[in-house]
Amino acid sequence: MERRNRLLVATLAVIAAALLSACDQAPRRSGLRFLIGFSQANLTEPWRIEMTEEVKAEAARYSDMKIIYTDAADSTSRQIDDVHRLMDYGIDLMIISPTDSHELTPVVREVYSKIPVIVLDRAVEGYDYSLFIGPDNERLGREGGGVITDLLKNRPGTVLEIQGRSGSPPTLLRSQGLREVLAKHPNIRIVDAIVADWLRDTAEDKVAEQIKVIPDLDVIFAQNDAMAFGAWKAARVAGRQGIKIIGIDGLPGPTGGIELVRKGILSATFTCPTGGKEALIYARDLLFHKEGIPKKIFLRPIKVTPEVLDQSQGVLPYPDRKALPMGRRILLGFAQVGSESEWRVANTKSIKSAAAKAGIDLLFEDGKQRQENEIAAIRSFIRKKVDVIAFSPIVESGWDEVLREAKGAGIPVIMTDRTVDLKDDSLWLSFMGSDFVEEGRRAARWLVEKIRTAAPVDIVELQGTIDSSPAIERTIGFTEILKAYPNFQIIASESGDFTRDQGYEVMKKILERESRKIDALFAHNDDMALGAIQAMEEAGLKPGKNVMIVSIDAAHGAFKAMIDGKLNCTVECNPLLGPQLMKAIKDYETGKDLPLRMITAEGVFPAETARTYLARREY
Ligand code: GYE
Repeated sequence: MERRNRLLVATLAVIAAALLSACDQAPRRSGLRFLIGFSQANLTEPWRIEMTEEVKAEAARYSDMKIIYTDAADSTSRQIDDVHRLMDYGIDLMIISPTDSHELTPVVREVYSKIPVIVLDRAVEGYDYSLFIGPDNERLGREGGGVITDLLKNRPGTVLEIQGRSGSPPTLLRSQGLREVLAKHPNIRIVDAIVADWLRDTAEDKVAEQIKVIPDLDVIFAQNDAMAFGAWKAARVAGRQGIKIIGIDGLPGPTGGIELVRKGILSATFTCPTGGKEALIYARDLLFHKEGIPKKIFLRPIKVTPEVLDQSQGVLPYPDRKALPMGRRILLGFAQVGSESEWRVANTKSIKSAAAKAGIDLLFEDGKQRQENEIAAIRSFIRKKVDVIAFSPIVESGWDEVLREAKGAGIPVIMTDRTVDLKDDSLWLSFMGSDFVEEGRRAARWLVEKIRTAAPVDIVELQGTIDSSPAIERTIGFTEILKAYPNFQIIASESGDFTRDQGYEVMKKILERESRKIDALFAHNDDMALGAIQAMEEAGLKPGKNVMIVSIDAAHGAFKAMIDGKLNCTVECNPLLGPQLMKAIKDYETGKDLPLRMITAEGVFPAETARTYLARREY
């Protein structure tokens, strides 16, 4: 072939190749404002197909953005490739539903260092992402346990559990929740747990084998509806129609869990919102740098039983939705715990300034650290017909009656900062605050890292208000980590009620009483730690030097004490919940369903960082 022609062909080939790669590139941004990448784990599970459809439906509402979808077909290595390819397209934000939480953690961290990342369903390890959205898996397990105890009406019974993917967070947490409830019913036994990887056929095969060796099986609890349906088929073939079967997902459609309950195949299931729609909504909030975006969001499951379907004529019962007055200013009633700490003062300020900024009228009541005052405040809000009630419950128990009155008055209730222990969770709409268990874990992790020793370490714990969720959960997190370090022992644990004065008084008594050398103090908040430091100094100790001190809140006073060398570390608990609360109320006003729980982003501040951060601290 003549040289010129060859040249022409080669030039055309190069142009074609460039064009092809340009085509391979995601349609570039002509007229587009945002390019979003959505990396899905697989498109075989009905629930994941639903998730992707939700993202598509929500995305279709906006013309200024485009989504690029990838399907990893359940391969972790392929998903890692997908993520890199999406980054090559120059996306502005990534949504990812990981195949494997552990394996995907490093690549998600890498992406997060460049652009916002929303993680859906299976959380990656740590907190290197913008927002996690997922079902509350532990709660799904607990609710499953609740249905089993209802079905068995306190009669003795046997349960076969069918688990999803072994070791995956949803599987572990659903099992944990189930066992937490059944542990309170010793006459109900889990006879076995089988793994079926979320797949119907695998469940059918394994149950067919298993029920041969379990003659008296009462209930099968499957961690998703597909496996529950598989179990039902196996039971039917084996002529074991009497076994009650419970699933999770509650998808609509002819083969979805709702239909399986309607047909009497399942005794119950739970909706398990995929988060696809929320991911898109929050993706836009992140891209527009909106305020008040939480770190973690857990979506509300709804129980589906034949009774629920009968009562609700097929429309699932979302907690009573009250239409808020469009256009008229919203009236919010807020009942606060008190003003016991720097944290609380900052929290009150945040609520008040955010309400003013959002144009929301606020009735604010200070409970002065007494539950009856908060209850009286809520009753006054009901009388004044406020549109929304929000409160920070000083303790976990004793709220059923007043919250039932609020429900009776049709007023939605949002909990901020602390939680309540209620059987009927339809009495509250949403919770926003911190992960107190994780705060306790962080305090312990810092302490064992700081005092790297095999020698005995004697710790004093100053607890917060008794029966309050932060006190209960911080102790759970702290002791959970210490389990792996038996030489770290809590030798005294008493409540200082979250106040500086009480921190001082209680520490003083412990020092007078305690003959053993105290190596460390874990205080549930900075204020108690500062009181304890004063008591230690009066007793001739060197707080921060011969006694290691870790506390929680990361308030101003703690930073000062760290700079003075008297406190060694403070774990952040973010009091600035005002913007989040007002955003939630506005979202609710516009008809959006609110997540069940919204968890704030927080850090850890060892003393050596105090000088750097002090100037930037907002509280
Ligand atoms: O740690 C403490 C306050 O409920 C998280 O209450 C809050 C706690 C906070 O008294 O300082």
